[in-house]
Amino acid sequence: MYTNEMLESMKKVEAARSANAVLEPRRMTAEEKETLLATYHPDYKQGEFAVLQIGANKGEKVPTELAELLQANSRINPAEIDLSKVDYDVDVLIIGGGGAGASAAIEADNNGAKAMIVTKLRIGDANTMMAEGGIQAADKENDSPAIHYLDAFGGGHFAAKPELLYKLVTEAPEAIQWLNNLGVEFDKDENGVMITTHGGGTSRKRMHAAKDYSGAEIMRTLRDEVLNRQIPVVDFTAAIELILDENGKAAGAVLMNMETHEILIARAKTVIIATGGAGRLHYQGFPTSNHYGATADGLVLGYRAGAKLLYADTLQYHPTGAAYPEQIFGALVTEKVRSLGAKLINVNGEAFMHPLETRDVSAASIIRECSDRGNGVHTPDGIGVWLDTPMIELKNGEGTIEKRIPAMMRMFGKYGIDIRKEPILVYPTLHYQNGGLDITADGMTNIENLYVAGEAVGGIHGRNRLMGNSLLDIIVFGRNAGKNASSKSKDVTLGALTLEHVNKFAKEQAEAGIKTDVVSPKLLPNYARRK
Ligand code: MEZ
Repeated sequence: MYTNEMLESMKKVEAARSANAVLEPRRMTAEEKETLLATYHPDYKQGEFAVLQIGANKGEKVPTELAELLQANSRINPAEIDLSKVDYDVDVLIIGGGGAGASAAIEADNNGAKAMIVTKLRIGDANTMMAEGGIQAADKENDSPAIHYLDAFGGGHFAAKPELLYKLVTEAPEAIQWLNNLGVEFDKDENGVMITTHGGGTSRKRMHAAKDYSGAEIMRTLRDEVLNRQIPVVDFTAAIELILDENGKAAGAVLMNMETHEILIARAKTVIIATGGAGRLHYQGFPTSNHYGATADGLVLGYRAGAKLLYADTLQYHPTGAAYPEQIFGALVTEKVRSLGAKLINVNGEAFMHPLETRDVSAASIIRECSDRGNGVHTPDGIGVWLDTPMIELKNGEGTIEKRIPAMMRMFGKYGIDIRKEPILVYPTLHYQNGGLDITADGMTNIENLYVAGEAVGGIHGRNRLMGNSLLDIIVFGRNAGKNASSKSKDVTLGALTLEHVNKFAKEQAEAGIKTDVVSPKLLPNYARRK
């Protein structure tokens, strides 16, 4: 299966490893990082971005693929929608069935509100489920939320909204306890103390994990809690347009059954967008680690209704997507593999970077190694660098891989690759949307009664996110949105429902001379072969 070039290179990796000749490269200086990012990181490729011509962020650049969807046609003709026929009437409508949506629903339910989740797939079909390596919280003696803040603020290029990041780090320890009490099986030592590791850019070991199934374990627990409480979940039903009331406040959504295309109306006193990320838009042709439904729907719904975006021009390319074999191209190889001691090695068997630089720097460094430096390993379908997994057991002892990263062992094992004995090939994969809808610390957008939580939010992490701060933000900001939206719903008296904002947006589109056949939200990727 391996080509001769791959086998030759693998021998060099093994030789350097057994001779203990793999040097640990120093961390890059700030100036080196800046130059590296500007030259190799996909966010800096100006030709891949378009300037928005309409909407709340008119004049700002976003990825071309996103601009197309943000400025596309609605899936509905408002004149054909009967808003007097209400199918669901709730206090809090939650759009999205991932970790943020489920956390919001639980807290809204705790607050006595009538909450409902609507999701275009099933509850748990979400990026939460795909997260592997862990969730950060500064809850050890040598750590503090202040140190967590500094790590994340620096890692995000000092661009995070301070009040959002403050909330994230100060509420992190309690979020872990909340999950633990709900039943998440975190890894613990023989004394019952949670085991924590480093991630890229962390100055303390604060990554809590459930092996390398952390997101799946968290999602399993949250889903059970939602279902046990009998919170209504309307699945295979997409929100395709927000509904406002006559005073311009969020008041529900137009829903579409994904199978029958039947249109349904949900009226709500408050609405929470928790629709997740955008990996399935495959920005710049990158593969993705995201789940099948990650198509930026929430950004489109919010934008068409007048909500503002923040940092929608910044994406996260996880440094280690699987580059080989083809069947798992782009799948996540958790950062925990590097936390446990595996190094990134080029075609010549040399460690070319410190393994725990922040993600944007690591991804750019791998791209440089595989492009201008000519040090990538060619596979039958692409290129990558080695992640030397056998180092993990040399460093931590036999059995570590099976115990700490069994999902990785199984994923590669299916294709005959034993990661305890052979290194694996990796290349950056589209992983996370750093930007999204702009919120205040209470979770609300510039549209009254419209809240956002999870990956659809922009500004929590700035222009780059550290590992494990996303599982954390879906919990902290999911719960926050659920609490605040449910409290707010108690004081809301809805005015007449309207879709006038959809007409207004279409008018803006026409006035700007935008002619397009594209309809949005996209809902599902289109992988059909074209003739
Ligand atoms: O936060 C993440 O994106 C994460 C935990 C990913 C990983 O490498 O496991």
